[in-house]
Amino acid sequence: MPIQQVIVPDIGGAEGAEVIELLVAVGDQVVLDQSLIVLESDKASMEIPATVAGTVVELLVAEGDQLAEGAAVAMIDVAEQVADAAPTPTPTPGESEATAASDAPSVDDVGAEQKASAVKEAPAAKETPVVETVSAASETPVLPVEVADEIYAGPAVRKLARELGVQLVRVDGTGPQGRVLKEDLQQFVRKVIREPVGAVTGGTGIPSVPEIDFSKFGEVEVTPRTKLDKLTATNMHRSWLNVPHVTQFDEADITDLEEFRAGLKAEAEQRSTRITPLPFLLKACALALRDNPKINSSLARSGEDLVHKKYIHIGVAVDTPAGLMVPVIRDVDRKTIWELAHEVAELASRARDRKLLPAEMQGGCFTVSSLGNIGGNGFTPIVNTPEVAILGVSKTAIKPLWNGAEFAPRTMLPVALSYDHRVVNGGNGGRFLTRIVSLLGDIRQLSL
Ligand code: CAO
Repeated sequence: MPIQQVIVPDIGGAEGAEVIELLVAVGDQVVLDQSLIVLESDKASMEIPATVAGTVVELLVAEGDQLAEGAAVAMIDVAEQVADAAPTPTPTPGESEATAASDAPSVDDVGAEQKASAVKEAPAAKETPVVETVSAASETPVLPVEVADEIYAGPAVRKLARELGVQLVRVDGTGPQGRVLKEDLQQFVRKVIREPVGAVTGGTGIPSVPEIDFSKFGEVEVTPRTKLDKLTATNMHRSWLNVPHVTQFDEADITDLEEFRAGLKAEAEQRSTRITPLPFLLKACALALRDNPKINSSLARSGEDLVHKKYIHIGVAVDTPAGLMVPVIRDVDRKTIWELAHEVAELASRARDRKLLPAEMQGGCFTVSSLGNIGGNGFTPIVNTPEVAILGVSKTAIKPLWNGAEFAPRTMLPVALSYDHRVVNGGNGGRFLTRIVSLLGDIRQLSL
């Protein structure tokens, strides 16, 4: 009887792939395309299929062998009765996992919207191996290394993942080279099961960012991040992921405000303080918050209620050497411009000296982040959740403005309002920002 040799086909440039699993033994009958062995390179895991149907008479490889394209894998005695049978290949692990994801309910279905990002490639032609990879769309099973995001996992873990219906691509591997361990899989399943479907917060399935060795490209220095930086990162990430943001932009004509402020310099010196545009901004925000109570609210965690605050406490973002801090000024609506100027200066100074008390950074209803002294003509601030809005202030510029008869030079202040679109709609946001711009344009209104 004719005996045919099965060799390793083109495996997409993978050199020295290791045999990590033998899927058949000598004496086994195999059908066309049935997977014989699993190879794993440092880039991908792939199954090598039988190119003929028949009986395995010799296995030419063992677990741990390193194989390259053209290496002999097995000898198959082409048995007529098998060869003549309808070619209904035993599903490869790749195929069965794809079925689990698309047909049968599985653990993965909890985050169904994530499925689209993970595609398990099935063999397109007889001689091509199955490669587990992440790719939105590809006709070739073996992807170039640059676009493939491969998963490292041993056979036992792969088997368990298939049984549980979990796409390994969604599991963060903590083993060497990001290898997915059994514990990682268990942890993933526990997390998915615990997670309430449609919860107000949370969410899984966000693809992780691959770790990169930057020193490969040039000299680097690694320094530990401050606690404050890490805390800020957590807060920003939480807000960015939980809050649907919208940002609206406008410009306030603060020409008259600036003229008035210039006239206050001498008095400021007498009071041993400085007067910048910020206290006027705080006052304008307080009055606009009073007139637009929805912006002065927070969403209850259940998502069922809105908590309306009857006080107006405003946080001010302060850039310090240790990181970003947000001291809160209480009852801004009830304080004078001088009191606000004094308090901003005092809190900012204590923030920079790291002398703020925790209570002084709590209870804010709204935040003002001013980069006016630094520059830029606009930015989109991230809402300091559970607050529902934040005002970003940029640097003033003198611009020609049409006054009905001619263009006149005016001092324009760029402002950007980001808000939580679950609570604040465009109308609320637009009215609030327009009110701030109007108050800053005519500061006489601040005294009303
Ligand atoms: N356009 C032009 N000039 C401005 C301005 C603006 N929008 N805002 C302030 N200035 C001027 C001030 O008037 C002052 O100049 P004069 O003394 O000549 O009047 C100068 O810039 C310095 O102001 P300041 O920064 O010392 O004071 P402030 O009241 O404007 O701001 C504070 C105080 C604490 C908010 C600010 O120092 C700060 O830390 N800003 C950074 C906030 C931040 O990092 N935000 C990003 C958060 S998200 O990463």
